[in-house]
Amino acid sequence: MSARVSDDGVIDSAAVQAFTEEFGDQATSLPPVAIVIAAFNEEGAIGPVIEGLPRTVGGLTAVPVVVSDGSVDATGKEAREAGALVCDVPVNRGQGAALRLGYRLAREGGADYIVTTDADGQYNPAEIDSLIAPILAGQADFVTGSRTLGSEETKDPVRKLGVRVFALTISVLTGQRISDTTFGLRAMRAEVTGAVLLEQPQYQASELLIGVITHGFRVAERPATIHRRQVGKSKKGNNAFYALSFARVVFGTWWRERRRRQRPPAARSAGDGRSQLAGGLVADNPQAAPTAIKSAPHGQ
Ligand SMILES: Nc1nc2c(ncn2[C@@H]2O[C@H](COP(=O)(O)OP(=O)(O)OP(=O)(O)O)[C@@H](O)[C@H]2O)c(=O)[nH]1
Ligand SMILES: [Mg+2]
Repeated sequence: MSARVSDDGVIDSAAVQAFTEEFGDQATSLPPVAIVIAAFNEEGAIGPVIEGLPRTVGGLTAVPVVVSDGSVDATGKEAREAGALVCDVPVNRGQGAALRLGYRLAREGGADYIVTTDADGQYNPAEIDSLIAPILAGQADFVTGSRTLGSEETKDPVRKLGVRVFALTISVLTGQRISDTTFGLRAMRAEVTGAVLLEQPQYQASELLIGVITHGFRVAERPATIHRRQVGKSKKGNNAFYALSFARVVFGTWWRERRRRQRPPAARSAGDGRSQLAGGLVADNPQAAPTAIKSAPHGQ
């Protein structure tokens, strides 16, 4: 995490420009679904993950968009060879910063829906259809997979307890019943990612989830599977570090969102980087405002 926050806009803009120059129309006319993957030193894992992704999701054409930041192995090359659009960021900033950039590429490239998965092969791509179904049916804006409702391979009791404790914590804090707050396989309307403030460079899952809930989006869960990592190792540190970092983001985001909602509406819409999105949504994310890349919405 060597980049300072103030550098983020410059780094993102340069990465968007390089991505657009490399992929041209492919980047500026994305199909309706972008499958966004943050990848850091995932050589050996990313290729099979990309190859295993469905070409259509819920009947809509899908394309993988990989954001690799500061990888020193063949992650980018392997992902390109497997057919992904790859955005290379020269400096490592973390999964949260990479996903935020991936969401921006998806929105500005004209995707209507975003699916996320990880580069480490822990998720089952066959389950993407069931996650996007409630969104295409107009019943939800954001759907996360849940290992608690589905299944998990790990025998690690600390991990299992952590998943349940954080689920309970976020359920109590937000009033929205959630059984798994860190599941990386998710589906959402692309606009959702522009409406929520995303500041966390690495432990991003709860910031997105709490933001989505507190902005009043309709959230649903579907049973899903998480496997053990077969290649490479976790980028998140040991259990204690992961839990502490995650807890900091949970309470920090909850407090930030609580204060945001207590501000009078006029103060909320003036001078704090928010902007109006299509469909009347208000964006907390300053990057959501102008669409630098493109383009016409897809019918659906
Ligand atoms: N671009 C980018 N991706 C990252 C970074 N850190 C992690 N990732 C990716 O984020 C995904 C999840 O990272 P993991 O290290 O598997 O973390 P996790 O799945 O939350 O936790 P584990 O259960 O320990 O595997 C993988 O695709 C990683 O390659 C990073 O600094 N930059
Ligand atoms: Mg993982």
